[in-house]
Amino acid sequence: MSDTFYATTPIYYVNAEPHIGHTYTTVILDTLARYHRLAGDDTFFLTGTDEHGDKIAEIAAQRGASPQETADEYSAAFRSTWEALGFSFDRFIRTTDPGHQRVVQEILQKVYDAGEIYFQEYEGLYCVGCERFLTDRDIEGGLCRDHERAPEKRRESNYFLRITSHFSWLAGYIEEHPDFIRPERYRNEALAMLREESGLGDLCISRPKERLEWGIELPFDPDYVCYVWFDALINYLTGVGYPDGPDFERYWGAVEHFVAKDILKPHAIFWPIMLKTMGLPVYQHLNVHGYWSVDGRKISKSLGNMVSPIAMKERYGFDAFRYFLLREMVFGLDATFSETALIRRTNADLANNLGNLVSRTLNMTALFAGGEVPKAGEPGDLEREIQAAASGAAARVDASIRSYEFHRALEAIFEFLDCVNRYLETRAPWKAAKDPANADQVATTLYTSCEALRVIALLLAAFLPETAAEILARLGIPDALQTARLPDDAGRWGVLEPGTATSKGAALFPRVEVPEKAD
Ligand code: ME8
Repeated sequence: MSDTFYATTPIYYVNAEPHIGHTYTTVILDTLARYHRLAGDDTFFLTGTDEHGDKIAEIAAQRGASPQETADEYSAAFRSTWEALGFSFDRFIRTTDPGHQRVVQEILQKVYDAGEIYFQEYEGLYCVGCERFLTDRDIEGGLCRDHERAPEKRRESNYFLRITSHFSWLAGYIEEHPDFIRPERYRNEALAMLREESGLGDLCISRPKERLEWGIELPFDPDYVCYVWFDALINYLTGVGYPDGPDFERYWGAVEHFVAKDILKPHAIFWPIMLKTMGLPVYQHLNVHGYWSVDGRKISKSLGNMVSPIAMKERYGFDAFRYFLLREMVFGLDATFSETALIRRTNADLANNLGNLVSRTLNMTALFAGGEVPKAGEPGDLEREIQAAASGAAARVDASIRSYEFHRALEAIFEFLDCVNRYLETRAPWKAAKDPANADQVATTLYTSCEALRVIALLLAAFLPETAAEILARLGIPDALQTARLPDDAGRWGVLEPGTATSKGAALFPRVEVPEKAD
């Protein structure tokens, strides 16, 4: 049965080049989208850029450019990077798209008419990094906890969205739907924010134009623009054609949001309440992942440790970087990146294990079977074990990916790979082939390892798309992914046709020297 899968990344601010953090969220979405497409699900993958607000106006002023020019430049940098990395997004939305801006104004008017927005004078401490007034809990030692900069005292008249009156409804909803926000630690954090003592008040959704012009004008007061978060969250609706596009009907009921823990509050608290005030169903799940640090330090422009995904692609190939990100981070927990650790993992898992299995299988097929997939004889116990391991791996990958345990899915694939390597060591076709009496057994061994490579390539396809395509091309079935259905076709044995012409090729992952100064 085909399901629907609609998944979103955060839309990224256009004030920096894409780095490892943005790349991680987009990699997991790309992996999930590819997997769901292979599973036959009706899939929509949305990403894009968040272009209004103080932060962008500030960086534009520093660069001596207009906010629009700055947004155009950085948005294009995100888009072209994502394209160069081969991400399979269905739409790249920009909050400066005229269609998005019009819908934000329509929503503002509707919510205003419904009496959910009021006008009030307000004084408080404002953080430009957060783009909002801070509460006592956000401040430590006089500085914003997240941005480590001093907030500014501001007095302003502004428009507020009534959110506090919805807190008890939202807390009840989160209690009744235990995986609405997951993993659990973030659900608990969201519930804590909703408790009275957290001091979270109504949401200021406007900025006076005299202070900030770069935003969407409020339809009911031309002296104000809309707060950037109110505008940005709505991308998840406009990205699929809200209010009347056919894709909205088709996808909204299946929406899954993916964010890191830094933007829990807007997604866990503001967004469900905004949806409720608009009369729309809330999202299916908010899936929250941890934070990457680099060499044990927080990523920051000033430290210059942003880790460019393009540089990683040029140095190691993008699949190696993808593999590291998916293998090293347990979804929900923090992880640390270092180039040395990436090199070690690439050498151990990709060059030695995977690369070796591919090259020895295809070299022996060339040597002992004239380069064609041979016809297998009767399977023995060892072959039956490999067949069972293949269907076991397919089931484990399916279950792990559906619970966002990407590291476990990869573990399952590499355990299967180990089984195949051990099988080859036992059968040792390079020795057996010396005696013509073993011809049948050698053919069976080579068929089994070619078929195992097909299974591995299908299971890897969502994780390492280029590598999987290359393995399938060398196996002589370059179009296999166009018709494959996962997990069934990976778990099914005997799909590869005897006689298929295979080809050898260069090493999939050349070994990389570990730099000398590494630990
Ligand atoms: O917050 N580790 O945009 P943003 C893991 N425009 N993920 C990281 C990361 C890190 N060190 N750094 C960034 C915004 N990310 C808003 C979002 S959505 C309606 C508006 C990823 O450019 C992660 O997905 O600051 C995080 O949530 C997002 O980038 C923040 O991107």
